[in-house]
Amino acid sequence: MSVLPNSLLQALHAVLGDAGLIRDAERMHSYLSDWRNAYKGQAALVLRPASTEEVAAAVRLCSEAGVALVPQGGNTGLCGGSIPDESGAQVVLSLTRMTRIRDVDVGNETITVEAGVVLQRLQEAAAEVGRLFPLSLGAEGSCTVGGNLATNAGGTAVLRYGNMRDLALGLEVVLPNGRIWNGLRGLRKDNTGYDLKQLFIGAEGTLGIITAAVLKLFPAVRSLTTAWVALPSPQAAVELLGQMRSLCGDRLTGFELMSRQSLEFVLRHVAGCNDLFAEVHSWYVLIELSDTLFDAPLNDMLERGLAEAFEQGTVLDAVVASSQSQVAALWALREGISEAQNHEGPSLKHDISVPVSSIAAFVAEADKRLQQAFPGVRIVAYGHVGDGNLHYNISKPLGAEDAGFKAQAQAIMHVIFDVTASFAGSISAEHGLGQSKRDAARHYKDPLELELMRSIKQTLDPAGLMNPGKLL
Ligand code: FAD
Ligand code: 2HG
Ligand code: ZN
Repeated sequence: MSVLPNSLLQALHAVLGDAGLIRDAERMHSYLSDWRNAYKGQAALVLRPASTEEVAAAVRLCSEAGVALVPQGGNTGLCGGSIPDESGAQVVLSLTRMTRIRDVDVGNETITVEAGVVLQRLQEAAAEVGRLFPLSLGAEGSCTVGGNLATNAGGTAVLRYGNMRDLALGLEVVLPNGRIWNGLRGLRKDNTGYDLKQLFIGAEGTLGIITAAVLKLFPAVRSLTTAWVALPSPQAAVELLGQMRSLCGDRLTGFELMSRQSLEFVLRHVAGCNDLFAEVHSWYVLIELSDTLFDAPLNDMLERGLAEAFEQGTVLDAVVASSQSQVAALWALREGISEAQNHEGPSLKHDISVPVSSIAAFVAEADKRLQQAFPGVRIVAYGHVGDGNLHYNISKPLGAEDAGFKAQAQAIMHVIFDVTASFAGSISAEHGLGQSKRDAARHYKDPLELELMRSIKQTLDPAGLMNPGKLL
């Protein structure tokens, strides 16, 4: 039984039709928990509008009835932002039927897409016109452009191309009162006041519903080289990053760090993954160079950089992929970590950032403080070292009970965030605050910034009906 008034249900049905409304508990199920089953909620209804006008009408009806909405894309978020609360009174608004590519303007190097377009489809559409859409992340087969924008997604190519904030030129947004803001401008320069689109990017659905976006395209990549490198320490990784950057400039498009613990999880749980070196090493990086030229001498550059680093002791061993399938095998070692960690019991996920120059000191201090306070926890540290962004994830000690470990989650998180704060870092560099880090943000974020954020929320969503309980 829905808790919504019949009049609202009828009005929503009149606008969205059978295809736009899910009321059946079994069909609603997949919209009510995340892929890890870490967050579970209830909803009165799931709405699936197929156009901006339908989104606007649905939002207006819910707003008039005082019903809270939870925007949802591919539901791959990692901090519970797309999951409703347990009251059963909220309505999930899924954008997954809005999958049109509205326009490709090759002359302007832009593509205009609807919010429900899956990231991989967007990458393919760019490739079809000989261009690159560079956002790349493990969930790209299911996450949507709307979710990417709402979380300001990062991924493995931020080093070269920036995150979603850098890739968006214009947005279309349905505001909490149901009005449509058409900000679908494809301009690279526009100095006519506040850059309003940036308010909605990274807002995690708390200020309105993104329905479409104009995104930047880049020249297609025609040469690529990828290497898997063993290193003695995170400090060596930071040094190698600096060396490779000075040598290769913007050709350095990927630089991902992984601890031995992360690799061991992948080797244990992900089919087809193998260790590439006979010896066990403490740390690894995956390096990728790319170029728009055919036959660019990337291998020479890479080998030169690695040889210099080998002399200096920053690199211990390396293997360079010599075929497309080897490139995929190297990325599988990196991208497999999220899945592999799921097999080791509940995982505590952190996506902190610190200045790149502080990465090594951060890891040393956080490792020390955690092992003192929670002996035996398994630290699964990896991530986008070139962005200063580490997934400093934690798995329970071997043999420990799930419940006991989960009970320590907040205390563990606070140790990690205290160390992050001591390096002037951020408690979330990628995944957002959602439910999991909302309360921590109140503690770690500047009070004036929080005050300004609340006043923006109050202005745009005075009734607090857009994704309540998330972010703020
Ligand atoms: P959802 O999970 O559905 O929603 C995420 C948030 O956005 C929620 O708060 C939701 O309310 C809001 N939202 C969704 N759509 C809209 C909309 N149209 N308008 C307004 N608000 C909306 N993230 C990274 O940044 N980098 C990574 O490298 C990365 N790797 C990942 C790897 C794996 C294996 C997985 C499972 C996740 C990974 N993620 C990563 C996290 C996640 O994929 C991204 O946050 C992604 O951008 C979320 O997109 P989504 O469509 O699934 O959004
Ligand atoms: C990644 O970089 C993602 O692989 C996911 O951001 C991180 O699962 C995670 O904790
Ligand atoms: Zn990441």
